[in-house]
Amino acid sequence: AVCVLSLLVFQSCKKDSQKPSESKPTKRPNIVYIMADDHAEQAISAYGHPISQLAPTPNIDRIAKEGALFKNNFCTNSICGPSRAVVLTGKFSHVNGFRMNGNKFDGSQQTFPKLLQQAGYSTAVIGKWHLDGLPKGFDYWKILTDQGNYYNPDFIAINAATKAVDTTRVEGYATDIITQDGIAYLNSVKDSDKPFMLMLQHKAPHRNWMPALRHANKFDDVEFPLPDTYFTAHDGSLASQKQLQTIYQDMYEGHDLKLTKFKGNPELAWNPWKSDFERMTAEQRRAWDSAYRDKNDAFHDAQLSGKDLAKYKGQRYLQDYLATIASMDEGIGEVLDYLEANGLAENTIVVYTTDQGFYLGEKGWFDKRYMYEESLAMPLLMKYPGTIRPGTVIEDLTQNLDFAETFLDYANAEIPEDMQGKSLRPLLEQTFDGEDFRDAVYYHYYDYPAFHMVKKHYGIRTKRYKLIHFYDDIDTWELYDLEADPKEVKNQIDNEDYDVIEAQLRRRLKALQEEYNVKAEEFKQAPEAQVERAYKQFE
Ligand code: SGN
Ligand code: CA
Repeated sequence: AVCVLSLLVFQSCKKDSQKPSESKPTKRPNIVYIMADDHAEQAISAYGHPISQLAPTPNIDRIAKEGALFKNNFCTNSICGPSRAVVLTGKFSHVNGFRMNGNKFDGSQQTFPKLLQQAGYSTAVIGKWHLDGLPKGFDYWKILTDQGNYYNPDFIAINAATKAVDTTRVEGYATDIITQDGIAYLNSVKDSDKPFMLMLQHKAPHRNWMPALRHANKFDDVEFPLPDTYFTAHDGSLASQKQLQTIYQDMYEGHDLKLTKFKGNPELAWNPWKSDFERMTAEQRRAWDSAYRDKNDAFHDAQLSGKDLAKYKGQRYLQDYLATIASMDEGIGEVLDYLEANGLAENTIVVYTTDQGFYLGEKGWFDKRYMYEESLAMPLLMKYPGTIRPGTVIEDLTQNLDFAETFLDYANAEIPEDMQGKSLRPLLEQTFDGEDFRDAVYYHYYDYPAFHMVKKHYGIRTKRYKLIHFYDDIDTWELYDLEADPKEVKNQIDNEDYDVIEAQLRRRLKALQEEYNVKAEEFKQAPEAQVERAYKQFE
C-alpha cells in the first residue's frame, strides 16, 4: 500500500525487473481519456474475438500493446448516462443519483475533473456528454447535443466572443470533428506548465451506425461470423424473452439497416427518426445513396425471407457498426501520433474505453442493458510509458467505478473517502500482492419501462459465477456458471447441484448491498399501466 502513495515513493519500491526506463516521467502525467459509445469488446482486435479479426482496430490496439489490456472490466449499470456518471464520480448510480438516461446529473457534486482542476490540471471534455446539464469542472468543453448525430452534428459550447452558451451545427462527420477538436485542444495546452486532462468522447459506434462516406462500403464483401446463439429461444430466461432488442425483429429497416423501400429508389424503408438523414447536405446524401445503391438493389433481388433475411440483417448491422469504428480507430491513431510527434507521449496516460459493452448478435441482440457478459463488459486499455509495462494483461475484476480514483492517484491528488471504487494503479504497475483485487462486482439496471424493454435487475458477478434478480413486473432469478457456460445459455437456478453456490452468492450480494449503501427504496416498481403503454409504444 505504501508503494501507491506517490509516484516518487512508488518508484523507489518497485522491483528491479519493473524499473521504469531512463526516460521515466518526472512530472505529473497528462491524461487523455478516450471514450466511445457502445463499443463492444468483440469489436476491438486486441481482445481477440473472431468478429474483430475481420475488422481490426490497429490504433486502439496500440494502447494495449504499449500498455495494459483489462480482460474483466465491468460497468455497474449498462447504459450511457449512468455509466458516464459513475466514471465522473467514482460512485454507484444510487449514490450519484443518475440511475437512467433522462435523469439530470447533479453537476454540483464532486467529480474527478473538478478535483483535478483544483489540483492544478487544465481539464476539457469534447464530444458526447449525455448527462443533461452542462459540464462542470472543465476549463474547456464542447459537447454534442443529447445523443449527437453522425452527420453535421450540433455542438454546445461557450461562445468565446459573447461568453454565452451557443449551439452550433458543424458540417462534417462527428468522429472526424471530435478527433480534430481534440487535437486542437492538445495543441492549445501542449506548451503550458500545467498538466492536462482531456476527455475525448465519441458518438461512434452508437445507433444508428452511420459510417463516414469513405467507409460506407468498407465491409460490403466481408462475411462476419454470426454468434451461435443468434436464433436462441432464451430458454430459462423470461427476462430475455421479453426484450425488444432483437436484430431481426426490432430493428428499423431504414433507420438502422439503411434498407430502401424499392429497388432503384433511394427512399429509405421504415425510418422513424428522420433527422439522422435529413440533416445531411444534398451532396452528402447523394454520395450516401450512391454508396448504398448496389447493396440495396442486390437485397431486393435476393427476395430473402425467414432465417435468411434474419442473417442478412445481422450482416448489414455488423458492416455498418464496424465501419463507424474504422473512423474512430483512424482518429485515435492521429491522437497517438500527435502525442508522439509533440514529445507528449512519455508523460501522458492514454485510456481507451466506452460507456458499456454491446451485443453484436449474441442471443440475437443489439443494444446493451443486461447484466450478461457482452453488455456488462466494458473494454479498458491504458498506456503510460515507463510505468505500465507494454503488453500487460489484467484479469482481475475491475469497474468503471475505479476510474476516478485511478486518475486522482496518478495525479498525486487525494482520493476522497466517499468514492466507492479503488485505484487500479497497483494492477497497472503489477505491485498488487493481495489475494483478490475484488472478489465480486455489484450491478443494478433501472431503466424500465423504456426503449428495448429490458426488465430492472441487479446482481453479483464473481470470477466464476453470476446471480441476477429481475424484478418489477417480473420476479425471476438467474444463475450462471461462466466457466462451464460462458455464453450464459443455461440458467442453473433450479439445479440442486448449485444450491450451495447460490446460497453463497446471495449472502455476498446482500453484503455488497450493505457495503455500498443500497437502500430498499432502490427497488421501486413501475405502475402497471406505464409498462403496458411502453410495450405498445416500443413494439
Ligand atoms: C437511443 C437508441 C436506443 C438506445 C438508447 C440509449 N435508439 O434511444 O437503441 O438504447 O439510445 O443509448 S436510436 O435509434 O434513437 O439511437 S445510450 O447510448 O444513450 O445508452
Ligand atoms: Ca452507450
